[in-house]
Amino acid sequence: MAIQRTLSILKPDATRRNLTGKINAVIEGTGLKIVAQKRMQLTQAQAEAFYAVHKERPFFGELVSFMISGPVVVQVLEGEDAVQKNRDIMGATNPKDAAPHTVRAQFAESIEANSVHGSDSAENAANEIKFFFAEIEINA
Ligand code: RTP
Ligand code: MG
Repeated sequence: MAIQRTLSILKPDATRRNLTGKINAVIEGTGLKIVAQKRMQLTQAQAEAFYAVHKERPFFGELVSFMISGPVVVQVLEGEDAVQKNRDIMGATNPKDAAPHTVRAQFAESIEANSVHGSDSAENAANEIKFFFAEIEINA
């Protein structure tokens, strides 16, 4: 499997509880490298645009409100099979269904406040990385 990049977001429940270092330790423990990272307060328009694929889902409004309820840390992860590797360490969307040792099993508060986002395909990863980062900000 080739070297890939994926977009990760540490969500407002994680920044609020001061968990960014602990989550980054899990990410780095898998061998993935954090090659770009910034802490941001998303605007409503940015959160709506980022999650546009979910705009017809019943939870869209709550998801957007949650994602702007505090700062997030957006990051680019790089490594072998990065998209799937990050999805594996995140765990299931609902922390009740997440395997032990995953980020969501250890840290998530609920199905919504589930601590992390990760791109779900290589194609979405490329688009999501472009949404937040210029190439000059990504440094392996
Ligand atoms: P993500 O996109 O954040 O990496 O999470 P995911 O693929 O595991 O889950 P997805 O189905 O894409 O949902 C996006 C985010 O919406 C919130 N959600 N709330 N209240 C609900 O039933 C519900 N379902 C999903 C979660 O924050 C989820 O991560
Ligand atoms: Mg998703």
